[in-house]
Amino acid sequence: MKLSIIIPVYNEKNTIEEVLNRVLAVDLSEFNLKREIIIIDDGSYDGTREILDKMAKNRDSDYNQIKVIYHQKNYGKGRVVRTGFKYMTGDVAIIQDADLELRPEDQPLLLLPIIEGKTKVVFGSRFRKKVKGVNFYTLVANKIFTFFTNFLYGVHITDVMTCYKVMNREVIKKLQLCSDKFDVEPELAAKICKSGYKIYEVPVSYNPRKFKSGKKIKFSDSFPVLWALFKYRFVD
Ligand SMILES: Nc1nc2c(ncn2[C@@H]2O[C@H](COP(=O)(O)OP(=O)(O)OP(=O)(O)O)[C@@H](O)[C@H]2O)c(=O)[nH]1
Ligand SMILES: [Mg+2]
Repeated sequence: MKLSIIIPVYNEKNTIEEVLNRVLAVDLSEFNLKREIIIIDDGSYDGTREILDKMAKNRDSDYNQIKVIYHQKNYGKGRVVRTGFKYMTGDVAIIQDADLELRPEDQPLLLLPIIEGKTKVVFGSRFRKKVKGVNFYTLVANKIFTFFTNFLYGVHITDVMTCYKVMNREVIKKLQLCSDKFDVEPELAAKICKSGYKIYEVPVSYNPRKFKSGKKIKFSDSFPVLWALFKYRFVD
């Protein structure tokens, strides 16, 4: 079996190298999994591209697992996820944000229920563990989005906006995603539920970053998220 790790990157020059090294250091031998890492740069202009160019020239065997794809301009996270799904060749995909809010070391925990055949979809929940330092408005927004997900789709999850979404290729093929921005998170959850797959949640560690250290999600990103939750309840 092969794992595809999809890393969306937009202006993450401070963390991109560390994310990659920590992802490469994750030991998957107990699962007997091959791995490919697909980094998708979404039109960065802060020096991230130069770092990625340098990494792409590295001939270490570890680095052979890495594919870097460059978007010609900034489209948003949803388009990045769709590019990743298009180019992946693995049987299971995991989305790993490049900002280190979520720890690559949690990947084996997320994969376990899929490897054991318990489920085809796992979400890593940031709110099943005690978490410190979350911005109040971020927390409230997350609670509201998750409430509407549960209400509209009849599920009981705790973190719809998590980047840690892990799923089999079979699931991905059914989804037909069309979001470009952060509305990809509710779109994924909505379409997974509507396709009849059960979301299995695993608690993960969360190290929330502040706006001054690069956090980019904005209040205005909330409206498309809510709209997506309602829209996909009624249309495909
Ligand atoms: N904000 C933003 N991130 C992008 C974009 N394209 C790719 N990304 C990447 O998508 C990931 C998520 O972006 P973040 O700004 O950290 O947003 P988030 O983690 O979902 O939300 P918060 O942690 O609540 O701010 C990061 O790895 C970004 O580098 C984009 O156009 N805008
Ligand atoms: Mg983040």
